[in-house]
Amino acid sequence: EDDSPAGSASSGGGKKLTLGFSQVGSESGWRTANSQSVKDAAKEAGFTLKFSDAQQKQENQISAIRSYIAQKVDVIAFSPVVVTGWDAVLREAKNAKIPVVLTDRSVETSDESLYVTLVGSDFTDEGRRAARILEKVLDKAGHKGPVKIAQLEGTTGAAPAIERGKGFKEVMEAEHKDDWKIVVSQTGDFTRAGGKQVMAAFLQSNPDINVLFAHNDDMGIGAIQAIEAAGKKPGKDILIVTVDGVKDGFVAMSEGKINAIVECNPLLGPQLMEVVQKVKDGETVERWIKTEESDFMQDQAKEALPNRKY
Ligand code: GYE
Repeated sequence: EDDSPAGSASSGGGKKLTLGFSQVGSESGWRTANSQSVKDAAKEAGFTLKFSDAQQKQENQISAIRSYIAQKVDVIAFSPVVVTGWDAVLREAKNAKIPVVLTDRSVETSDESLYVTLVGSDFTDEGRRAARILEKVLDKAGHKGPVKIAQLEGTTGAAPAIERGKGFKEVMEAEHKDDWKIVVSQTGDFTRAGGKQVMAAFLQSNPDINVLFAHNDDMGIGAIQAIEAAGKKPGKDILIVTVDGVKDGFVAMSEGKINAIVECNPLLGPQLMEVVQKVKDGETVERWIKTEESDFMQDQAKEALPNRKY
């Protein structure tokens, strides 16, 4: 796909910069907003964008990256669906002298020279923030007694799933060892359908769950449907904390069904294009360009909703 305006040129010469971008998929509202942001920002920057959607499959991302190498794009950017298994294809890019910029999600590699930088959020901190905001939610609800948590994890092996889980557990183990317990935890693959299905199973096996921590809004929204179908009140019988802050999440929160949201900003396009241009020009960039985010409680939902940009 090439949707940059004809005749516009990138800085420093007549030739337009070509960016190959391999997207994870279209699993969530976050992802939809992220893809749009990347397309808009590439157009704005006057880049030629080659964009592909991997439908949450690593092998599709690997073949997209290989095709960008074959097409000799100037820079490759991608959001890796899982953290492991990238070294071989990244080495091919390196041998072809095409710089790689990671966006949104990170990879695990022993060779740090295989990518230039990561533009994205601190997911471990998002997990910690989720635990912190749950403290407030429990307080506000006047909750007494054991906290029995169900966790809906993101895609297995994906950086946000691993790290959000880790950050949450860190706070839990340090400060709530006696009163909080994760009684069930399973992946819902960051989708609504996954969240609904897995939550329904959780409610069957563990009807005493009183808190849900969902790694994204979409799974939380799917879970709300399962909770209601089981005759319980989301936001009351089961207190819910999610991550992302997409519009539908804010709608559910303004209806009282989600208690708090930890924001994860998908509008990474402008920052990404800036970095891509610098990398192309041979400038040095920071190893991790972090996104700034906030947290929201239910009483802020109605007021914040009209200003949400995604
Ligand atoms: O939270 C989720 C999406 O990688 C930060 O992926 C992203 C996550 C986001 O599917 O909704």
